Amino acid sequence: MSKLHKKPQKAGGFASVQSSFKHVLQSHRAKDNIKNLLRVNQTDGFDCPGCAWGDSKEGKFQFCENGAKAVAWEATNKIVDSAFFAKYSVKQLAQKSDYWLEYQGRLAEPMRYNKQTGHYEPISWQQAFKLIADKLNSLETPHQAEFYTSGRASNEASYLYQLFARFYGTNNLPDCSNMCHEASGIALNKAIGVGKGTVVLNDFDQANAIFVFGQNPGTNHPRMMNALRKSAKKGSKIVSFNNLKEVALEKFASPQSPTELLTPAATQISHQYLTPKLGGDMAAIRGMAKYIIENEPNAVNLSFIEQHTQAFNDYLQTIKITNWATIEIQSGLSQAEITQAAKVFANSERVISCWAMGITQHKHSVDTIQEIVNLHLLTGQMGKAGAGLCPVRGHSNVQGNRTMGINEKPSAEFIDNLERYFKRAFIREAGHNVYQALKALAQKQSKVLIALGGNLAAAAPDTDFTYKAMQNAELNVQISTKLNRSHLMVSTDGLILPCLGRTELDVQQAGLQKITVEDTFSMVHASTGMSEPISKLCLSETDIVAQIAHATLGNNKSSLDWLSLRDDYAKVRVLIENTIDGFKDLNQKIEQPAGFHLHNSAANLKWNTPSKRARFNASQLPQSVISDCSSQAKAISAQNQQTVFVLQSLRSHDQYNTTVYGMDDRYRGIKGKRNVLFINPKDAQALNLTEEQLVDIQSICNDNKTRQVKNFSLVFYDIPAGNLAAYYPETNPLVPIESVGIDSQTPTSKSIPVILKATESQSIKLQSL
Ligand SMILES: Nc1nc2c(c(=O)[nH]1)N[C@H]1C(S)=C(S)[C@@H](COP(=O)(O)OP(=O)(O)OC[C@H]3O[C@@H](n4cnc5c(=O)[nH]c(N)nc54)[C@H](O)[C@@H]3O)O[C@H]1N2
Ligand SMILES: Nc1nc2c(c(=O)[nH]1)N[C@H]1C(S)=C(S)[C@@H](COP(=O)(O)OP(=O)(O)OC[C@H]3O[C@@H](n4cnc5c(=O)[nH]c(N)nc54)[C@H](O)[C@@H]3O)O[C@H]1N2
Ligand SMILES: [Mo]
Repeated sequence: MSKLHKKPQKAGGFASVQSSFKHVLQSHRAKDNIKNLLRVNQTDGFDCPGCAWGDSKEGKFQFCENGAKAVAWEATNKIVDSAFFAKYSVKQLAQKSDYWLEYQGRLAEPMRYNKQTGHYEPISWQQAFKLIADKLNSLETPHQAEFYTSGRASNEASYLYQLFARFYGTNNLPDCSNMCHEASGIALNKAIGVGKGTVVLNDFDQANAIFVFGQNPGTNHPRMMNALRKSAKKGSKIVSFNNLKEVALEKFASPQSPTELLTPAATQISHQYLTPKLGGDMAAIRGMAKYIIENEPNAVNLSFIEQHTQAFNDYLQTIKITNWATIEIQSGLSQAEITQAAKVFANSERVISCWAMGITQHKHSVDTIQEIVNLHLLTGQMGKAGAGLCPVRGHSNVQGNRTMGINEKPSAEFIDNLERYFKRAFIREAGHNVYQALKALAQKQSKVLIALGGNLAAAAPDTDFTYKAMQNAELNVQISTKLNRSHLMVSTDGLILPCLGRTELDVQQAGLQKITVEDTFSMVHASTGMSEPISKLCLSETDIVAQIAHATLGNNKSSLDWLSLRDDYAKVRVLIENTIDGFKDLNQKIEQPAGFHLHNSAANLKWNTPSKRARFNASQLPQSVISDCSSQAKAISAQNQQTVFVLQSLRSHDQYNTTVYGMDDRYRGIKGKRNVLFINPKDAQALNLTEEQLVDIQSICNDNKTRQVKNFSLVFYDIPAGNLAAYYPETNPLVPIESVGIDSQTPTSKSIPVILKATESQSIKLQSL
């Protein structure tokens, strides 16, 4: 058998310190950044703009390689100003890579696209606000505008943003969650009546077993590795379910431990490591439940089931009729492997289950997450210390955004609260999520796109479709820190509105402002920037939103005094206190350095479901784990014309979503390139393909569109046969717009049916810096 590509023996350790210092020192503002790094996640510092993992209460400095990269990326001295845009037209910029665009530095002044010249040109803030207001006020209905949000916006900015959209008259609030943990919110709401995880960081100290499904914390939540390492060291069992052998889940060296930092020593993390096929987790978890029900009666917590749940008999029936053969085929795991994991689950007193994108970006993600919940309800692993459910969120404040009302489907209670306080009616009918917003733009039903952060053009699926949809907008407004692909999606009119980042001082009329954020454990705390703003022409997100609202709605009786809210964010927090459950006394509570925990009903065994009970889900396993839109895939493989693979698109170690920091993926042994395709060597040999050979990848969908990406270099890797992996966003062109999760409408970024062919001319140079 061909040799597998070499990857490191352990994650973390000195290499991670070295790597982050490389980024810090190259950031053109090294001194500020070192100062910044010492303040990150401190009780009086700023919240790390990296991931949503929570902080320990001690507020001790915790080194995090990728947190350091996120901080260094924001604090650079390079700027993108009017001279830059005079030099490059939008057409010229469109030829540049995503990496190049963001590397040019921080956006430093407001700019407007000039259709005649094809360049962005300077515009005053007041003119920019007037332009947006005039356009919004000229639309036939407010539903012709889309208000996108990415998960870094603070609670204050996102609260004002949703309030503005609703005062204006629409629930069109698509957000990055729609492409991320949407399925978690839906599944958890259905099953336990609250769309959030039920554990807090301390629970990790008490758990006897931690299951990690479809998540790569070594790269994407490095501070979670400290919790896993601590747990493994005291003898708890960590069981990983991952399509790939991610090195950090095998062995991790803590940069906090002098021995592990400086010697080859490392902690073994996973007690058991299972590598299911893409989309196979639901079958695997069903198998675990089947084993427990049939062989470990003592682990079935009948009193919990009786007291707290409904639909148990339906669930038992489904378990009974699901046979092991189907479970093994769909999961790609053997009955013995699944049994071993089930025994750990059944025999551990306290169990936590974590999951992320490997679970949420599939066709049947909602059912898969409910299957995880089923297992916890079956065994009563909920509502006690050290046990429960932990969807590990992505962006640092993505959970807070949702709590603040960035939701295209607001609950009736949420709108009731707004109506009671503001003494006016708000629209209740659902607005657009990302999928619907893109379709509305494509059909020219929506005419204005406003984005509070993010990079929708690169993050959304079906790149061709998404580009055209965004270019259809008559006005594209991007509130951003750095230049990206979304700014180039302009055909008629567009604005780039440069904002302050999390690390910067935000001074308003009432003085230095703090903002608040919520982490994945529902902890809310304050964050204050510390660096001088990159440019005097950058405004805070809250300020920009307030001024758009003021320009559009005025401050007459039927509106609000938006500008006074911006002058003092404590006033925004007063609105939050009065309209969002759980935020009473917010202004006082954030004076406590570590912040406060939002109440979680399910963690207290109170179920906000219609029946007031937690609900077992008795769905059958899916017929196929890939999207319906690919019935053609079956036809192709049936005719044996070509092997149909299932591809997952994932993150490298040197990127933050669409932001590419560098071309290495150290933990997978990749250096200097991103256009790589991880393949099982046996699959490659069957197609007569060799390591490093270039291939073109074509996805399959029955809408007769060709979706293709070219020149991907093969990497022989430990990956289940029939599965492939490649980086996001390079492979986004392959995800058909219609290929979305059932109920969640999340793009199926982790199960894309594709076929491969050798690239014709092998002389094409690999993508490089
Ligand atoms: N440094 C850094 N930090 C980040 C981000 C970043 O880009 N860079 N992004 C942030 C955001 S928005 C998010 S949502 C999170 C993302 O965090 P992750 O969910 O860890 O991100 P992905 O890279 O998409 O990794 C998915 C993991 O699931 C596995 N997987 C894929 N499909 C399956 C499957 O069907 N079954 C199983 N069992 N495993 C599967 C993959 O092999 C991979 O290890 O990270 C956040 N933090
Ligand atoms: N194929 C595939 N597609 C995916 C995924 C996948 O795994 N595979 N993952 C999906 C997931 S989980 C997510 S969350 C989305 C991410 O989608 P987005 O949230 O839209 O994308 P990001 O890359 O996080 O956004 C980066 C941009 O945000 C801006 N920015 C950074 N910090 C700030 C700030 O503080 N304020 C403001 N206003 N702007 C800021 C910068 O200009 C930067 O260019 O992508 C999704 N798309
Ligand atoms: Mo995400």
